Amino acid sequence: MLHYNFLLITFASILLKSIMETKKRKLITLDEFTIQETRKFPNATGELSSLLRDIALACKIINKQVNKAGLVDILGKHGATNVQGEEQMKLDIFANETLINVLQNSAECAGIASEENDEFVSFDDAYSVNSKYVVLFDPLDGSSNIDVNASIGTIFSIYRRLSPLGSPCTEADFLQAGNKLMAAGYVIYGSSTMLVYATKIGVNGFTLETSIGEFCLSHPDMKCSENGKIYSLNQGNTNKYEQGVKDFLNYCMEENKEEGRPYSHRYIGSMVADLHRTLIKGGIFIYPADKKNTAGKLRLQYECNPMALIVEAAGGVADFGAGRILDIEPVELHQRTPIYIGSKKMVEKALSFAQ
Ligand code: AHM
Repeated sequence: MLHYNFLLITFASILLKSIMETKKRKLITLDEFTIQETRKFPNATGELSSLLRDIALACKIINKQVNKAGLVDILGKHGATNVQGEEQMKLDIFANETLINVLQNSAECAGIASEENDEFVSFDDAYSVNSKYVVLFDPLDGSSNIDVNASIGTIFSIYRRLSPLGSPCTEADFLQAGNKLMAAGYVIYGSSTMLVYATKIGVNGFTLETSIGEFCLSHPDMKCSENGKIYSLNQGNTNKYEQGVKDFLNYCMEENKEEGRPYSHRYIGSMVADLHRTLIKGGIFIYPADKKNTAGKLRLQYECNPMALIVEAAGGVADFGAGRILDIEPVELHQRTPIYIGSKKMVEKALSFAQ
């Protein structure tokens, strides 16, 4: 009898331990996470969560195609040029169309603006005109990396529209400053696929669990460290840079054992990949103005504002050289801006050379 009781107790404690461990390991999907977050705000309607679910769905479809890129004839230039005069590639077009189609069918999106389209698109069907959000996106950033199998990404931003519900969107809906963003994020198609999503109150990362087709919380409450040891910019352009940027580069390369210099230089040439590393490991990413391109290269509304919201919400800094990226009042959809973004102290140091 004693022996039987002992076995029973042992079995029960093993069972309890395994239940506790399963609970500890429980996967939290993006949907579950956003529902839990929505419950914290009594007036929240869940529309933003639903919109995020639709964007995630589009990115899962894009991810599938990105993974297949080497196998099917979808790689290579398509021949068309986008509004910036750059050659589009087939995957760019696929990603653009996928996002537009999914968001047009979403009940929560009134219209979109894409880096690949000259003009914004207002969805004027009965559901969409009554939606309160508009979405801006760069469907496939870093596309010159597609044919070398390096990481690329989708960047998105969500604003509450300014035009009245029930009417078509106007350009003003898409020309809001970054400080008006409701949310922003990116999906990196890399060694694993990850969705990083930010609101003003924080940043969370979700890794795509391919066996169940769900983004699962893997990087809760992401923080950008206050200082870093990696600088990231196209060093090949040094001759074209202003003296302040050249001086900062010299500072990064200078030997100073106490301060851990020289710093390491890392540059993929894909903003999502370079920013993802900066967020996780700390450091600075710069795409400055130069003598020829006085506004830099990267687009304010499609690339810099969403990344600025993410990095600031993680405790970092994003500046255009003379102020916060998020405070720039945009005047056109495809406007460019210089950007200094990343760990607070490193950005401050870089800017101190520009004074
Ligand atoms: P893309 O829209 O053609 O992909 O260009 C954007 C990319 C960014 O991802 C990256 O940071 C930058 O261009 C790299 O530019 P460069 O090759 O001039 O260094």
